[in-house]
Amino acid sequence: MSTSDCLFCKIVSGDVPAKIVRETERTVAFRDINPQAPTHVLVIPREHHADAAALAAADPDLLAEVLKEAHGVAADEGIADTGYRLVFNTGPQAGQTVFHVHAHVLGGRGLNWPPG
Ligand code: IU
Repeated sequence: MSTSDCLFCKIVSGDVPAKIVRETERTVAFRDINPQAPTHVLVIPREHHADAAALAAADPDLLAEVLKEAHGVAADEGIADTGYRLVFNTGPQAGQTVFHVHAHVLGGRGLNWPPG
């Protein structure tokens, strides 16, 4: 998918609104539009990469920054101590629907394991 077709690239550019909770020069964190837990935030790189595997191959430092920001979101949300889950759905069978890599930060309630 080209970046002009990418919803999350449009959130980065400001063409699509989002509730942004945290930003760095290279990342943006915003609330999921369909939250599955009291805290459900997505952390993305500003640059377009399709999924976590593509980002790991292209720019591992940027993937590390996405993870660092995800932990920062958990701290901001007050769930760093109780626990939270980070998820990268990778590929259609895992349920990935938006092909711009994103870390889900989920918490604020007990989370079941294994996931569905
Ligand atoms: P997934 O891992 O690709 O399935 O996650 C995509 C997420 O993006 C999903 O949780 C959606 O609710 C979320 N989302 C959003 O926050 N804003 C949107 O406009 C759209 C999807 I489309």
